[in-house]
Amino acid sequence: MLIKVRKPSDVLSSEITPRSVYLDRRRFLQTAAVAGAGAAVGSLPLAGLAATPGAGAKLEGVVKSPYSTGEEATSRESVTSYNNFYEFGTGKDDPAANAGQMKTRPWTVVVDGHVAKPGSYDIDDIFKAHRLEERIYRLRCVEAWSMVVPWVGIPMADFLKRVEPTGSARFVAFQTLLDPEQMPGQRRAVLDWPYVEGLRLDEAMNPLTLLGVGLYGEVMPNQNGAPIRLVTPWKYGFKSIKSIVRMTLTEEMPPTSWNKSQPREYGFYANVNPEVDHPRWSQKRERRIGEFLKRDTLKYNGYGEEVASLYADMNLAKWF
Ligand SMILES: Nc1nc2c(c(=O)[nH]1)N[C@H]1C(S)=C(S)[C@@H](COP(=O)(O)O)O[C@H]1N2
Ligand SMILES: [Mo]
Repeated sequence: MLIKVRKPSDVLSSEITPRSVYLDRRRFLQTAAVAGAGAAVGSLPLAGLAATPGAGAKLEGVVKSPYSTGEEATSRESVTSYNNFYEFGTGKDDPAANAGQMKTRPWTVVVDGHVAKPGSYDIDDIFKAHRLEERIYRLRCVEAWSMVVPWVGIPMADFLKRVEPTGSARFVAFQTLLDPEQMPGQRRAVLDWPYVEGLRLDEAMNPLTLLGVGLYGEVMPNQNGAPIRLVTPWKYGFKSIKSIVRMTLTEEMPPTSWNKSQPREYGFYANVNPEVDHPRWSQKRERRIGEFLKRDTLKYNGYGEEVASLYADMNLAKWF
């Protein structure tokens, strides 16, 4: 689809009000921001201009969320250079060094399984159809470090309502891009590629669950999972699958990468829980990146008020 790019002077002030217009303008501003950021407009593919907001382009029309923590965000430098993204290597600095070449346009997310509206959803149509929120969340990695990340994202429930899960849908299975050409880490069998994850449908519908598309008010850098990744702040970081190309609504609990790899160490639920140790280390404390002293880890990473009811009758030592 070719989007006609309008000049700023074409945007009339009388155009305000309807949501469609507002969203359209946001998209236009995004495009303008990319051009302004020095994108090589002449060399872009014909239909690619509006469809290629690069990492670092400012996202317009982002609204603040009451779900944000008041804690100070971790530095942009740390959030974008200390990463886990094994498709680009197992070192923390590998993703920032190697992910830059991944092509994030065109990009489609296939939605299938038990949904009334299956299909291939274009990433820019997803951007256009949904409200973008800034959500400053704590992220607790299973390796006992944590960060505070100012995400920009789409509430997962909004996206699910649009594709309409049917009555038999009980889980959402997620899949990352499989492309060893672009993802050098996939040439080694560190994990069984592609990376897969899953949520129970009620977890996916929880208001905290976000489809992350940006950081620090800007388009998501590739190393953080561009163009779209999951964010579930009450679960260990590995649930937050990056660079999603498929979401399948299933009846059965789907397989997940780390559980397949080390079932004794990583369960399906992966809720942050200081009372249940990892078999090889304690989960009671964590090091906030940028801080010296360790701090106590909070159950559900401090989000118990929002999510504890999801697990009310479960034995959390068994369902870790
Ligand atoms: N596809 C994919 N998604 C992934 C990973 C990965 O290796 N591959 N690592 C996970 C882990 S272990 C963590 S802690 C978070 C890290 O997200 P961040 O780099 O944006 O902080 O991404 C998660 N999502
Ligand atoms: Mo992690």
